[in-house]
Amino acid sequence: MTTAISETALAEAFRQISADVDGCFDALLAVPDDPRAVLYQAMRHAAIGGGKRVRPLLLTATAAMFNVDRGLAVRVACAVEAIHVYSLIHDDMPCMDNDDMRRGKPTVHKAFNDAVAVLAGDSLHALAFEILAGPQSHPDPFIRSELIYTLAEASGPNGMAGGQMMDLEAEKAKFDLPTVTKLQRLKTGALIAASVEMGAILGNVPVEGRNPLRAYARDIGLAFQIADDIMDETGDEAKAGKALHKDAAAGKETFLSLLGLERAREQAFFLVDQAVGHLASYGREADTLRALARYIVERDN
Ligand code: GRG
Repeated sequence: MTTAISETALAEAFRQISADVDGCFDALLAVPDDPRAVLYQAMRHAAIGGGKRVRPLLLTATAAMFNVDRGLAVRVACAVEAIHVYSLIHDDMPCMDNDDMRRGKPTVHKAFNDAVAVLAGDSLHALAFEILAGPQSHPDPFIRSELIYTLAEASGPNGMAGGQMMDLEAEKAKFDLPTVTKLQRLKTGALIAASVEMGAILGNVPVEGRNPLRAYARDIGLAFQIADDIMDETGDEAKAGKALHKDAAAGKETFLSLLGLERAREQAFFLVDQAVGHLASYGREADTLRALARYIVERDN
């Protein structure tokens, strides 16, 4: 009978991946002694010392199931986190969500300015693919190209950016549940799914063998967003490190507005149980993924 790792072991896994990702960005983003210094400072402001690092942990925990070298997995995880951080920088800008605080600190356009925020986001976006294309990420060019393809698809119009476009449109139209589900599968779910997929790619798992992991990732991606909607309504602004109730204020439909609090909670827990069920063919090696699924709906930020 497999369960999951303990809360303490999961907290230690988060502590370790946060330190590893910080170390990786620290090395990649050394501030040059020339007029680009402010760009690097802005990238460091956003990328180092904050965030839960859920996507890097999903990627490294999946890779570890297939005995991938941790150094390689951490580097590839930094590429995913670079895309995530770029999206947060741009999402916070006045032309999008117009947020002053992110991860408990001023957003990049507040700490620097709009132009620097655009460039810091653009640079992190490019850095992600620079990381993946380099031989340090994996010696096999076919694996590198599959990693690049997976992250590019998850980030672009068929993934996060497409979901963000739908999110902007959501202010103008009352979306129904299937449309909100599609929006969230793209905006939030695509990068979460890519994190698991890229761990499996690093582990040389053949495409036909990835279905249980894909099904797991699909379910936790949606559960993650439902949990986010619940926190947006009921959460603590200090713990979240950002402003809450923005979707409701903008008149957007969310899982919460469409389902109500109780059904939204039930749906999130149902999705987590289903996600864990998809891992039934794995043994103890999948215990971190099982614990992560529970964490995703039980977290408070
Ligand atoms: C600008 C192309 C573009 C996309 C933006 C990610 C995103 C799309 C918007 C962020 C706004 C938001 C609150 C989305 C909902 C879920 C989400 C992705 C939350 C942030 O992810 P966490 O909770 O954040 O993993 P940390 O800071 O812990 O990494």
